[in-house]
Amino acid sequence: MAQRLDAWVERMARDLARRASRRRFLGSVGAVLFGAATVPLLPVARGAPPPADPTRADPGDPQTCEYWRHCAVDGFLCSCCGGSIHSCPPGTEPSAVTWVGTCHNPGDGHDYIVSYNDCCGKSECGRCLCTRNENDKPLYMPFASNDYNWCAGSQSGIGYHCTLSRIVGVAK
Ligand code: ABN
Repeated sequence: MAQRLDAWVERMARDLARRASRRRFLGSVGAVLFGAATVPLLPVARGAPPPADPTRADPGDPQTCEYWRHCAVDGFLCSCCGGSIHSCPPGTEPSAVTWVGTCHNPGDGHDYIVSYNDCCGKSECGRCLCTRNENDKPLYMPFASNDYNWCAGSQSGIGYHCTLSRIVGVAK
């Protein structure tokens, strides 16, 4: 039985060797390897898909104090001063040191960590003063108080202009 099996395998191998040249065999191996190498290069959609209704995921108007990301702000809203919630108005730069709060987004039900960078380099903006101060502590607890001019340590001097409300993470 084993001899017959051996003979059959030998015949099949010889038959295959007659039909398939080495060049053709190497060609097919190369094609398989090349195909496998290019699969990871195919375009893929990375990251979360955009929300179906962005106004529900991020409800409210950043130019009003009631907007959810401003929950712990103490200052003039940069959105009313020629900037936005995450970028300083022209001619000013964000402070390196900030006050950080946790705000609830009613649109998606999550809590977010929000950084309140002051924009420095110009005099006070004077528009949309907002002092919600959620979780703010008195000045004698400096690491928990938002009532500071964070521009004090910045390159552009202590000229405070307005405050950003930047999301820096999701609170777990
Ligand atoms: N962080 C806003 C601010 C600036 C100057 C003085 C008090 C508070």
